[in-house]
Amino acid sequence: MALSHMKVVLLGMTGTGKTAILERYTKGTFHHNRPTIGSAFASKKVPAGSSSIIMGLWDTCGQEKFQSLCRIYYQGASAAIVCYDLTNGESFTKAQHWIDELHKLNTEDCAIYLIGTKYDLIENGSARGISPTKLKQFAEGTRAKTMETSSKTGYNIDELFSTIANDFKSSRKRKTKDGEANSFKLSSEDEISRRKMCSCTSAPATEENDPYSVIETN
Ligand SMILES: Nc1nc2c(ncn2[C@@H]2O[C@H](COP(=O)(O)OP(=O)(O)OP(=O)(O)O)[C@@H](O)[C@H]2O)c(=O)[nH]1
Ligand SMILES: [Mg+2]
Repeated sequence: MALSHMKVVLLGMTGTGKTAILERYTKGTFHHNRPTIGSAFASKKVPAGSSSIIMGLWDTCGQEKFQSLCRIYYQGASAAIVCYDLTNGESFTKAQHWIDELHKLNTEDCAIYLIGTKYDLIENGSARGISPTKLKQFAEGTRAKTMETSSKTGYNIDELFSTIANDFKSSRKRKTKDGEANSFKLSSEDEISRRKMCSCTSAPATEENDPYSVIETN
């Protein structure tokens, strides 16, 4: 089966842990990182059911002065991981802004994952910057999936990326099905007009020479 490729972008306020997520996932390490300048890229083959997906992962810089740069990275993305720090309310406001921005672009094809980072701090007694009720209310009004992660302990990091890969695979399957349904519709309409045409020729269309037959794709 052919490998699929997808582009994933990480967005969110500076210090929310975007680079840490990427490093934990791609290298299995955790450091106290410096702020990212510009962007960073990594790629990883992610299992999705019986096949795999090659994910191109774009880590953006969360500092306000570089925000306009980020747009270059989320265009054409199949998934956006929008991060907020579970202990920092301001970072949640900023994440809401990113989700609004993604909605404004009308990027129906871009799945959104709203990720609360640094869950280990909550486990160790730090207060939440945003109440679970407020989070639920906001998430219900968007098409974002929510999850909590810790790059320090690795909590939910693999799960996040396998969810993204599986969602991507399912959405592609749905689109292929819709495509097949449409091509069948076209095929049927064409079949009628072709039969009309063929009725005045000596060589009616056969299954073998039918250019409108549906091609199955994986
Ligand atoms: N305790 C804890 N600290 C974390 C976690 N993830 C990131 N950090 C720390 O938070 C700080 C910022 O993390 P980064 O990954 O650099 O944040 P960023 O979102 O990439 O920041 P910018 O590149 O400036 O946009 C670093 O010191 C990390 O070590 C986590 O899950 N738990
Ligand atoms: Mg960074």
